[in-house]
Amino acid sequence: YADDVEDAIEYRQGVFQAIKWYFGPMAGMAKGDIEYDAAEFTRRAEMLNQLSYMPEEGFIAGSDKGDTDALPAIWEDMDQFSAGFDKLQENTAALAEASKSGDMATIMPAFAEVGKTCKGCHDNFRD
Ligand code: ASC
Repeated sequence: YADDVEDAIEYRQGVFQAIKWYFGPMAGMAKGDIEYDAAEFTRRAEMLNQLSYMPEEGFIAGSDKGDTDALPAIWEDMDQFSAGFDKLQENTAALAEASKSGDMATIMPAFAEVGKTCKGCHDNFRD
């Protein structure tokens, strides 16, 4: 387990970067800016679900001191912060499942839930 604060901060920022990388083209497909590709959408949804398990362990003790957008509320209410990742794990699993329908009308509600979960944590825990 990592105990170096700088490493932990770089690690979790890298994972969030990967989440953004995976999510971006899905948002593009949902908006119609990118042509919908069912297999590619599903692959991304499955990877997002895997990635959703990764950031939390980067929020180690003492890593609230870095020059980052992470708010002190994370360490003050780690249970609520952690519950956000549980939600993201559930939502991205549901999205991966819905994506197998190959039908945007089925996918959209699940996609919206994932976006809401991203935003919910950003509102509460990110500067
Ligand atoms: C994105 C992005 C987020 C989410 C969020 C969804 O593309 O960078 O943080 O979508 O805005 O509500």
